Amino acid sequence: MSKQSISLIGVPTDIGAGHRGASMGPEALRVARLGEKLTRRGLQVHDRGNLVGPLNPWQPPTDGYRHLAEVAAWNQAVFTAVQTELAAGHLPIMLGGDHCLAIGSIAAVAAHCRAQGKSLRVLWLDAHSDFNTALATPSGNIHGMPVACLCGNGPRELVQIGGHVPATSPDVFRQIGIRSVDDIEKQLIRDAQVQVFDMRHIDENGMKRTMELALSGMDEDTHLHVSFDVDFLDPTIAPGVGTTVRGGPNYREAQLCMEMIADTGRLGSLDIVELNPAYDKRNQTAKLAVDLVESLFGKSTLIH
Ligand code: B3U
Ligand code: MN
Ligand code: MN
Repeated sequence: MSKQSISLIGVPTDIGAGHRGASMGPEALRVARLGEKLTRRGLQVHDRGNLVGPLNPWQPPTDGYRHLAEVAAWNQAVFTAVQTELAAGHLPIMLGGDHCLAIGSIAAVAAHCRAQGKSLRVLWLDAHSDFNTALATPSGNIHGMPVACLCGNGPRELVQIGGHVPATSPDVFRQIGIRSVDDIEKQLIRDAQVQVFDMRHIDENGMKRTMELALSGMDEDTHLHVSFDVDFLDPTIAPGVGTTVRGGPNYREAQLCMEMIADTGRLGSLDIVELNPAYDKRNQTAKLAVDLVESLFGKSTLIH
């Protein structure tokens, strides 16, 4: 079999976030040797460099959204880049950047799945549900809204990225590690029946059982997309994010999560988002993210 081909797409912006600094994420991941580590795993790695887009004007929200036009421009660029890589048979890794960029990447993955007759499963590893709307958001920050936008609940500029409205539906998502959801957002999640495996679920059932459930029902025609918000991890091991929420998965739990995803053999695309070097210590969070991504690509699989 030929080597699996991976494409790194840097998206250096914090346009959807409430803190500045996620724009430095792609470079921090490169400094932590993401490309070299994947190459060493036997993968063929192409670093496509960084996308370009508008600067962050750092304005307050208007009509419930901060920087809507700029968020749309960045996501359009992400959509095109991810679509190009998927069409060429490469596995895209989107190096964020904040989590608003998942609108573009997952819209592209969903379009690819439609074209190929594949079903889509999205694992949303995050402390947050990111299911806010203009009415529900406490901040106006669009990184709290990508899942809602992808399900058709959001502004026209974002909902129609990729051309198919809605881009996808709530039933494709499995959210893992959730521990910070706003009040109205909770009701929206319940109404949409998004499957959420929150920290209480992990505490009560363990990561193993949680991942068995989150990964169940896939088959050989399933494209698995992982949207890895680094604030998924407990802040004691991953301080380099804008919005830390205590009580996240520890190192072993996070490793097991990645290993069980690797074991499926279905990983087709990945986002690494919300890494914020301005809050990090000696790039430790970037190094941890790289370590976990190596496991996602099978590093710790010894006997199979
Ligand atoms: N739910 C809050 C906070 C938040 C969401 N995602 C992040 N923070 N990283 C909001 O502003 O929507
Ligand atoms: Mn997020
Ligand atoms: Mn988050």
